[in-house]
Amino acid sequence: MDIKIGKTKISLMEGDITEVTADAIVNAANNRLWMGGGVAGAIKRKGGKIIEEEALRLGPIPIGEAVATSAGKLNAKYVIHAAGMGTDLKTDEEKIKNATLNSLKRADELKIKSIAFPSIGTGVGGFPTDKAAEIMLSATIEHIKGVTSLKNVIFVLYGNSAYEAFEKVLAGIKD
Ligand code: AR6
Repeated sequence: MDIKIGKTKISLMEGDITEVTADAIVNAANNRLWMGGGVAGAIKRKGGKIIEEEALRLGPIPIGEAVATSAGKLNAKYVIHAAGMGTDLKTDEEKIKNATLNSLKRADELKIKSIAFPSIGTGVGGFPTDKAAEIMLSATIEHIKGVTSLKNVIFVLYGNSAYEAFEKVLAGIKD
């Protein structure tokens, strides 16, 4: 499913974010930027440990901030590490919103056209996916209503129930 806001498309897809071709892939990170399980583990396995080594040199960052590294062997130019939590691995609405907005800002600074997000905070962080969908989609819309280099913002959802949660929110926005 997708919707267009100005010149930017928001798309939803189900799958593994490390398989997606986009200028940047967002990592669901903690603020020290060590890469544990979930999305971070998959990025490290497929893209190579160099991504974590680069990230660790940039951390710690404030919770809710985001920083870019190279993407190793992935089909992307950059990995944007979005710190949705500290090392207590606890998240909330504000942290997810800021991590999303700051990832989009980094993408604009890099002047890239496409970015792929996972559902931040909903794995290790234990945050409800339907709430994360509302927060991330409304932050994205707020951002792309302004000036942006982005033509496509893709949400890559792991499993059908996560996809459906995002689809429900996006359909509500479309109406
Ligand atoms: N592609 C897309 N989505 C995925 C994938 C994948 N390959 N793997 C998992 N998900 P998580 P968080 C989904 O735990 O909650 C690590 O230790 C998953 O089902 O990756 O923000 C980091 O280093 C869930 O819905 O991120 C941090 O310390 C969503 O992605 C911490 O976990 C996010 O799950 C970040 O925790």
